[in-house]
Amino acid sequence: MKPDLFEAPDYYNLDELLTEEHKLVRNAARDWVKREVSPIIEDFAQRAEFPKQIINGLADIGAFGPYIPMEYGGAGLDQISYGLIMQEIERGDSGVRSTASVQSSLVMYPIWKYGNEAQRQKYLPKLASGEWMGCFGLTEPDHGSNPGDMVTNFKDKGDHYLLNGAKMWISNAPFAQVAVVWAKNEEGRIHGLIVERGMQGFSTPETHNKWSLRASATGELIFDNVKVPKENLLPNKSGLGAPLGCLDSARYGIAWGAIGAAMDCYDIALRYSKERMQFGKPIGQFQLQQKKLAEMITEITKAQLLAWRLGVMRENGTATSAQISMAKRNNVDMAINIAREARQILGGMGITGEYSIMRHSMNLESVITYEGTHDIHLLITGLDITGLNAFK
Ligand code: TGC
Ligand code: FAD
Repeated sequence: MKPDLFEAPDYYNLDELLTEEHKLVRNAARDWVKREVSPIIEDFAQRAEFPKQIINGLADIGAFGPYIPMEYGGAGLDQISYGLIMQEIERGDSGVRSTASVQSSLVMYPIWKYGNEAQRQKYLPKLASGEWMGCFGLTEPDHGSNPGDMVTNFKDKGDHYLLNGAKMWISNAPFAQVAVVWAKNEEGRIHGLIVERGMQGFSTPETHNKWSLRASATGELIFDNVKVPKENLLPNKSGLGAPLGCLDSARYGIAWGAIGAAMDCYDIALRYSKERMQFGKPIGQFQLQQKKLAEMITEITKAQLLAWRLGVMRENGTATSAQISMAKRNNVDMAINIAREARQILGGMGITGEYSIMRHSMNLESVITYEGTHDIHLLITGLDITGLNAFK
């Protein structure tokens, strides 16, 4: 793979909207990605393997629980810093950002928000340091966009719960020590349970043959009469709104992360267009290539503004779920289109692992599907503006 020469585009001087702390956090993540992720990631993606050696580094840059209070081992940062960290990690690879998103927003967040103090003390510091890795089980083989119809269930057996069912497409599952699992009780109410590796009847087979997110480990969660201790139930929120509340936090991070992937594709294509000669000129001198590049930087700038404004609203507690859906949908779509156009600017070189564009392009096929598909987020916006529910 070519050396990482990334220079971040900032066409509207958005750095002026950031505090010194934001820039310090962002630059530390950016430097770490250049140093620790870029040199190895293509190789791990080609081999379809998650690079476990980066777990400690992810913890060091605050990627595990950026906004979780420091008393629980989190970085105690604000929402903009969280977004900037996700942006920089996904600039390296969406699969690595997935690992951080799941750990922070889908495992630490529900334990912090819906757990009791004993659960927070037991799990959060170990998850923040990367000593334990976590995963989040909502999707099932027959229930993806419609998780409310899930069939995974648990029964009260007096001194424990008995958990049965299966989850599919679970990021981090093959190596996670801890799984936050969503299941229905005997009354059909959805609750979160903390399931630990080693509990009898719990297995996590890996999903193979992915063309996308190859450097992220994906698997199933199988529960065959798993005895879950009663103290592992998350007590402070139940119903579908509980897992969906975690998704709000993760989707917000993805809205930033996708900008990172897009920035990397744009930066590579811009540099290549000035160096690659055809017909006696750099290809960047042709109007058709300039149109592609000009549209890319315009879309990246719009996405940056959307993410920054959403971050301000997240921080002051006014962002709605529908506003988060709009940003996730827009920014991932923006990134996937830029990856496709950028690959064309590189011609044949664009399909090789010498450059990260094709890897970003394939990764984004997962990002546009998980955490709510492109269509589902459009329907959430449709419901919000019309008051008419396409899901019912
Ligand atoms: P609906 O009746 O609309 O809502 C049920 C209850 O949930 C509340 N709610 C929310 N709460 C918090 N945040 C949100 N975003 C919320 N959206 C809805 C709602 O108020 C209601 O509460 P209550 O108290 O009235 O009961 O639910 P529905 O069954 O009609 O479904 C709505 C729909 C389709 C929007 C929703 O289910 C959905 O978002 N589907 C997409 C599924 C999804 O995103 N799955 C993601 C799985 S995790 C994943 O992909 C991780 S990838 C990890 C990585 O980064 O690698
Ligand atoms: P389906 O729900 O079957 O949808 C298929 C198609 O139908 C889509 O185009 C969808 O938009 C469309 N559709 C569905 N309903 C409607 C409707 N009402 N109107 C119009 N169109 C509709 N899940 C987890 O719980 N944890 C994880 O860690 C996790 N990680 C993942 C990692 C990867 C790599 C992938 C690919 C997925 C992951 N997922 C995870 C699952 C992901 O959230 C689901 O794939 C996603 O929510 C879509 O569900 P589905 O694949 O079952 O598609």
